[in-house]
Amino acid sequence: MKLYHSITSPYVRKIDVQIAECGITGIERVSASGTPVAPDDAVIARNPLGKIPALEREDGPTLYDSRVITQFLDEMSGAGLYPQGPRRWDTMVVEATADGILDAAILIVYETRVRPEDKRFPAWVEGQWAKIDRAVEVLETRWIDHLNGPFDMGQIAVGCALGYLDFRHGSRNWRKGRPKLTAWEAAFAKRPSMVATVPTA
Ligand SMILES: N[C@@H](CCC(=O)N[C@@H](CS)C(=O)NCC(=O)O)C(=O)O
Repeated sequence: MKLYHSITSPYVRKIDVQIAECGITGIERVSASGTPVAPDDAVIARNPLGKIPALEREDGPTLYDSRVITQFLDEMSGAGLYPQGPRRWDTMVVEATADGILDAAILIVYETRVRPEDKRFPAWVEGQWAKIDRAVEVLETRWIDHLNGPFDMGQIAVGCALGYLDFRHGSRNWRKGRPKLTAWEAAFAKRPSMVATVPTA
């Protein structure tokens, strides 16, 4: 299988961490990039949305959207990062919260990197940050016990989302007023899978 990949993509990082944590083999990484205004042709040929990660398989259509890929790899490896029973839905909501943080964080990056300066809209950027701020607050107040519970895909997604906030939006300081999430992230970031996948500019 071929994983269309970039070291700076936090969605790809979720897959990289899962691969490392679950000892998954047989995945070749293919370097890819692209933005909405400068898409990567090799990615578009496999994912019409032009987004990575995309996982090309020998025996079926290419998988895309990171959550489709993580569920596929979980089933393939039998790792159980999506638990059975009621905790499954908690795991998936935590993961969706983390991915929503990433969606907003990346739109802010595109607004400053991709959009021409005279077309930028600061209130829209602040609206995206407000989504992130509310979601991080809910991780602190509602989901901290889940995060401190058995290892699952929700935790990987949150670790990657908070890592991306540090990488691209460090000056916003998501840690302020969130001592529990700060402590959780400090411990989670020490996992070898996280250390091995820290994004670099
Ligand atoms: N919902 C998608 C989001 C993936 C995504 O936005 N990836 C970014 C890289 S971090 C991308 O490929 N962007 C290119 C574009 O938006 O055209 C997922 O979870 O895989």
